[in-house]
Amino acid sequence: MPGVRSPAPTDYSQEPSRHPCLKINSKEPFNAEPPRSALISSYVTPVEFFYKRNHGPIPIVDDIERYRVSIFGLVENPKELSMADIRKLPKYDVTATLQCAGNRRTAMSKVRTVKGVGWDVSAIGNAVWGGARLADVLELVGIPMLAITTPSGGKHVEFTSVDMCKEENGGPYKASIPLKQATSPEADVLLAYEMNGEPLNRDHGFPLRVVVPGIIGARSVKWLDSIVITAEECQGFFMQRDYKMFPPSVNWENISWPTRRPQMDFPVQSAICSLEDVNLVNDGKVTVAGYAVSGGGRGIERVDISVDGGKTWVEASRYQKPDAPYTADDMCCDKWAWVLFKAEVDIPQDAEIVAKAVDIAANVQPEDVAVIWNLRGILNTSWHRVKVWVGQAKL
Ligand SMILES: Nc1nc2c(c(=O)[nH]1)N[C@H]1C(S)=C(S)[C@@H](COP(=O)(O)O)O[C@H]1N2
Ligand SMILES: [Mo]
Repeated sequence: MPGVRSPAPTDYSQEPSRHPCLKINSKEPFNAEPPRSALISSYVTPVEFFYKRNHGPIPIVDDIERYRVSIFGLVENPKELSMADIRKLPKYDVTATLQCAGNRRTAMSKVRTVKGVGWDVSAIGNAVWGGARLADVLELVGIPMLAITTPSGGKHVEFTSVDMCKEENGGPYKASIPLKQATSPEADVLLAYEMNGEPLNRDHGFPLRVVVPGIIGARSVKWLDSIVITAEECQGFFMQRDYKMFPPSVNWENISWPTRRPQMDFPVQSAICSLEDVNLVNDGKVTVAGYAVSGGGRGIERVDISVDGGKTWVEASRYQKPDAPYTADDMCCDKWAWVLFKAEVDIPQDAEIVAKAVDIAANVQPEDVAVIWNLRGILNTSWHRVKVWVGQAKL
């Protein structure tokens, strides 16, 4: 019972326009990230600066009246929902950070070659997503809140798009999450039609996308076409042969995809965005600012900054609005969102500045990227390091 499919372009002649400041990592499909400095200029990332991560041409869904999301599979009461049906449900605004599992891949590829689109530290953004809660949508087809299984044995919720991806042999992008997460009101999984208070744009999934807070961006399917209740997790390429975390010993000769689970939760991450990899500054006072975020709704406990490569540390302060002092109110930070951090430091002539974040479960970023190297180059959450020289020395 597929929905009314809108034709997805088969080539890149009908792409939307994008902000010229984006750094393009791959043109077709379009993959781009903002400059580091743009990320920390606001707590909520403006849509035009939000990274764009695609696996095919951007679909054009122009007949909203005929657009339907079909919900079927191991469910007693399958349905096709229009946008009007979805808008009738209570609207939630959830501030959530979306991060690609490939964020910071370029740095990992310097240890040893990895396969995948290269990204600096900006394949991440924080948005206010507005839409219906997936748990409410599933109630419409007779699946109650906090269900672990449906009477006919459904345990997973699979999202299918309309885009055409070469990895799926020209078929659509797909992913699934466990039914338990989909039906948990606390998990805040959304079918979002708004981003930062505006209708979603084409790049980010118009007219409707899934947003699964706290897990890798790959599961937040854009341009949603159908929701299928299944017994097994999604068998699509991006769940079974991609976005899995392998140990450093696995290479393209000995890889066995079924031995690992699809990556879901994001580990603790941070990056300095006020500085590039290599910097020349006039005096020894430097602002070290950036973002920190963890997965699974685990908040950030603190961010440590070092100017001597990790021998000594100071704690950064955090802020929600640049230039506004951090207040007690900011402590009640959004559960699924990043925190921005800042420290003013005095540096020696020649400094390696490092940031590492600690989440509320006391998980901490690994020191060395080599120990988490993996052939797909995902989840580079190692200490973020940048080099700074004062004056003209050594450049
Ligand atoms: N339909 C569809 N959904 C998708 C993708 C895609 O290529 N097609 N890419 C995924 C990946 S890997 C990421 S990181 C996020 C990126 O979302 P954004 O482009 O809105 O930042 O969307 C996810 N959802
Ligand atoms: Mo991604």
